[in-house]
Amino acid sequence: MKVSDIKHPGLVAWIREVSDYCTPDSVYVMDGSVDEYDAIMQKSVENGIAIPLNPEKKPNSFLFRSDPSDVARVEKRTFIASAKQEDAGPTNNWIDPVELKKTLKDLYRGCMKGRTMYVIVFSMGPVGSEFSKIGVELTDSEYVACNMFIMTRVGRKVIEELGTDGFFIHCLHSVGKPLADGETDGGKWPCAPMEKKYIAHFPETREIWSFGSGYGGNALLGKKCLALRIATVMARDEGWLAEHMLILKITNPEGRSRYITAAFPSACGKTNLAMLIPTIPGWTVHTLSDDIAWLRYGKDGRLYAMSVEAGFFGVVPGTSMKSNPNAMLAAQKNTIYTNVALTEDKDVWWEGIGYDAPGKLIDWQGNEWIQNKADKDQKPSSHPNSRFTAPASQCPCISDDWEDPRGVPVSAILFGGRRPSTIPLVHMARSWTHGTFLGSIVGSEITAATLDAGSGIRRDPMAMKPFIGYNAGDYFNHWLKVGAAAKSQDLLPKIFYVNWFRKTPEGKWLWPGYGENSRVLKWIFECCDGVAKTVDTPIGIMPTVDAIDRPEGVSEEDMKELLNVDVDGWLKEVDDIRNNYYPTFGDRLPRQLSETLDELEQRLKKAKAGKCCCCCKK
Ligand code: SAT
Ligand code: MN
Repeated sequence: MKVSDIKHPGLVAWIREVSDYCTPDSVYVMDGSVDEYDAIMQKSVENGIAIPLNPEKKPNSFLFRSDPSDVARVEKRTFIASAKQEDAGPTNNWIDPVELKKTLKDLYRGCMKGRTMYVIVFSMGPVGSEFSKIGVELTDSEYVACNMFIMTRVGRKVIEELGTDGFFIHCLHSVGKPLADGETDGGKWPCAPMEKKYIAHFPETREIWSFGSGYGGNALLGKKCLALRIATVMARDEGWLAEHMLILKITNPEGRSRYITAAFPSACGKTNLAMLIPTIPGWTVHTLSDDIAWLRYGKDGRLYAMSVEAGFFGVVPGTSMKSNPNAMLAAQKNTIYTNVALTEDKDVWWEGIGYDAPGKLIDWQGNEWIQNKADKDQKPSSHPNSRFTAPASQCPCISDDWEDPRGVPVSAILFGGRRPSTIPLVHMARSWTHGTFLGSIVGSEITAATLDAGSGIRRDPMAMKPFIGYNAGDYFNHWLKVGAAAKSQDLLPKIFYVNWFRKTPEGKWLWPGYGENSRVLKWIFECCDGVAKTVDTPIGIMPTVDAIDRPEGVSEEDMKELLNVDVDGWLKEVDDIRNNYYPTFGDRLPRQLSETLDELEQRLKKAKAGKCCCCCKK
């Protein structure tokens, strides 16, 4: 399509302004057709950036290898440029918006020379839903254009929906590598050096300006930038919630379904949970979203979750027919692979795929790679953050209502992290406020990659730390306000804290996880029905030791340990929250959260003194 096909004067003016400034060789408006996708992909193939995979193994699928400096989101180069620094808060990098725009404009001048500028009109959420948001991304990257085609709804139907004066979020992106006359990428992934990368958000004007990176959430601006960072600000202003949550439907043997959303920090098995295959007979799970959910009240007063993406941008290593067959099957065709290894017969391979490397490979950096299992220090063939981009519609367990424009009514919200000790397998919040408190304290043990000073726990509130587009203290307050706005507290979803990652002091996993997590989901389902076996404890409502059927290999002793309330461990937790964590939010921390912390401490102290009425002591 051409710019002259667009009937929205505001959009046309902006496209002209950007193209005059960035000076691409041509401007192309995406219509969203399959032929167009094929043509854009073909251009990447001709540039040597994309490698077509064997059509017999992975039909219509391609492998990209990015630059080693451009393999993941760059949080230190991500900015929330609100007018006032305090509105960005303690979890964000802030630069004055006027200053940042000046810096970026200097970088953008002439930055698209030698390239095509793609105009991607996209919808986050089903086209036509009153809750969806339209964005327009201007980008000089074919990789971005093709990924956005899979991850969002793009093209003609969205342009129509936008009409002549519809609102859209301005998303500007450049890989930051102009080409000299006659120069091509020549097989080299284009990007700018780290100090020139900027992932900038202007929350007040709802703009995203990204420069210098072509990878993932830095460049596919519909995802973390729009659907989370900018959306959190819109949600705050409009009274809803934009969350880093999967959405699943769980159905019991009688055929009755409930919807659950869940937020976990990265590397906690979110995609696996979204696509879980229950081990308990008669139960099924279907997927609506593996990453992002927008929640708001329906007319009936219940909270509804809408799935906003159209594809999965999933981590590849560790994905196998055993760990996640649904993800494997979703990524068999029409899929973009990034930074995995290539086999001799042009298929893909990665660490944890479930079988040995079939002969000589080309690793993610383009070098020959032969598997040597004796060498424990062998560099992996695939980057740990390598990804597959696959249409959600290809997932065998996609829920038939995943594109319902109203979303689906949520019964339960789960929070969780990787905590080898203290946090039990599952506990339920007493109220929305208590649930907000539990969300606020979510964290994972520190791994070698995330060495924070202090407690040994990396807090990631609501799994949203890198994605809250404003002051995190205000975000907690917004959660409380949303709960208080409920027509009736009984209509609100129940909130749970789960922990699949408990270990014995010797380092053995106490819980097998994966499909066995369905046993915990069943208890949660029963809690929502009001029929679960529960016990009141100082930390919240918990299952009785016999409430959850034990999977093979989990003894009664293990179960007791998994469901034990570790009073001393929790008192340490309270200390850490009070002294190291909550103070980081200053006076923006809602009073209700510090009061909930105080109440928790009182209950724990009572239990320690032996005055507890419940079964929390061994
Ligand atoms: O690169 S993304 O931000 O899209 C994925 C992730 O980091 O979770
Ligand atoms: Mn994510």
